[in-house]
Amino acid sequence: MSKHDESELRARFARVGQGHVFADFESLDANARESFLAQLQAVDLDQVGEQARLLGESVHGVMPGELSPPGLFPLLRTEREKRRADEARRVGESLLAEGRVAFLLVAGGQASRLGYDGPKGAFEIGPVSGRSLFEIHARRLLAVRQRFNVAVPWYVMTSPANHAATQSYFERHRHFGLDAKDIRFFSQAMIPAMDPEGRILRAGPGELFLAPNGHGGVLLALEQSGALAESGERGIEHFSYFQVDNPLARPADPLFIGLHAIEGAGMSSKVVAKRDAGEKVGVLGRIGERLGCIEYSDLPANLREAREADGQLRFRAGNIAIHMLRRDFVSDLTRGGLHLPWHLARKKMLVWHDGELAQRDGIKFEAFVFDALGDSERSVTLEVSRAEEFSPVKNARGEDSPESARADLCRLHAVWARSAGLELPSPDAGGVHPIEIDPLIAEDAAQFQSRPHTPIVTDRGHFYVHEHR
Ligand code: UD2
Repeated sequence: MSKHDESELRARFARVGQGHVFADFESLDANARESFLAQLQAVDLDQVGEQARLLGESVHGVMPGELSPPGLFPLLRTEREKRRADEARRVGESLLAEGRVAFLLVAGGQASRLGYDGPKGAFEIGPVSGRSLFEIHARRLLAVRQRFNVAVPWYVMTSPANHAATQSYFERHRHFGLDAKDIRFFSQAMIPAMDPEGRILRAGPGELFLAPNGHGGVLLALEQSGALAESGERGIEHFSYFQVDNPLARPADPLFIGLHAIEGAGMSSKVVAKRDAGEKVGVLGRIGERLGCIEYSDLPANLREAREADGQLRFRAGNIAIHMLRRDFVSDLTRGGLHLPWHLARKKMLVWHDGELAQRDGIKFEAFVFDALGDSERSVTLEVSRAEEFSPVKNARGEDSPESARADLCRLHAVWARSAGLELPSPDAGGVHPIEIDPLIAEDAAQFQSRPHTPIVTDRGHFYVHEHR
């Protein structure tokens, strides 16, 4: 960078009260200076200013407006709803067959709670097959390609920490049989963390303390990477959004796609009924007029416990982070920057302070994708069965762990196998029959019954694959 550009950059940081980031600049060698300057140049100082102002506000967590549950397209359907579902499935299938749907996976997280050193998607979760989360998702998309004979565009959001590892994982596995040119990897943005006074933090004398900007960052990253424009050129109308950690996610669900399209919704969601009032998940609901996700801790105890006349929880629409997003809705939301609120995460951070590394109070800023629901004029909230569609891998042990997700996969596939009249392998000590069905054959019991399949019997259990004749 030229001397002139450097002094302009210094002046820009000084003008907004962030000049301290240059404190140790003179001690850096030429290379370190260049890379630090490049890092500084990428910082959006308007955004930093907006975030610093939030620190002065003391009203976080207070909900503006009354809370009410969303209108649900329920799991238990009336005759009318069943007819609507049939029509929606037809519409969803046509959209898939015409190649109007792209798949959008968020995989930028660090897998730190799981304690796994690598992209979470590479974690091997298949109870019998040992397949990774990425492979299981890929097989579902492969099923779309085979069934409809169309290209399946897949947009995969990584973060700088796992971008290269993710890409090389896909390459090593030959993109799981998908066409490499249909898969596009793009990284989410990293943004500076701050101290409680709104001063940008550093991780070293010539390095900012940067953190991923949250899964809401996917919308901006789609736009800035050029993927949004490219998807438009391909004729994509909708994105099917899902998280890497849920091996039961069904991103190509014609019912959900169709309901969303018929409604003309900007963004729609799948939810599962909360297990009980105390389950600590966010629920979808209206906050005043706006649809959004209400954090467990923001839902007052009386509303948490409130029930409908039929005994079901009033606020039961547990968010499982599966959405449909209309392409032009994403364009509107990202025009001129990301129009989503910031959530603040306060924690102790190891930062560069006064010439040494020290533990200090810091704040990270994250955008959450579900906040975009509030900007969607119309929206479908589809209730689905937890046993069939949601079992995330979050923790190393206990709830939402590899063990629970594997058991849930086996339980679901055992139901399908039983309904097809098959004999199950013997259960393990926990009563779980080790059985797994390749997503390429079936996504539900009816498909499994109607399509040819054959078991591979291994010492880990039965793995059903497509029958080779
Ligand atoms: C999220 C939701 C929660 C529920 C749950 C379902 C929030 C705050 N909570 O919980 O309501 O829906 O998921 O499983 O979102 N990710 C990125 N970049 C980031 C951060 C996350 O790509 O900067 C990805 C990450 O790879 C993962 C997903 O987003 O696929 C969820 O991240 P998480 O595990 O941090 O979300 P969690 O468990 O807090």
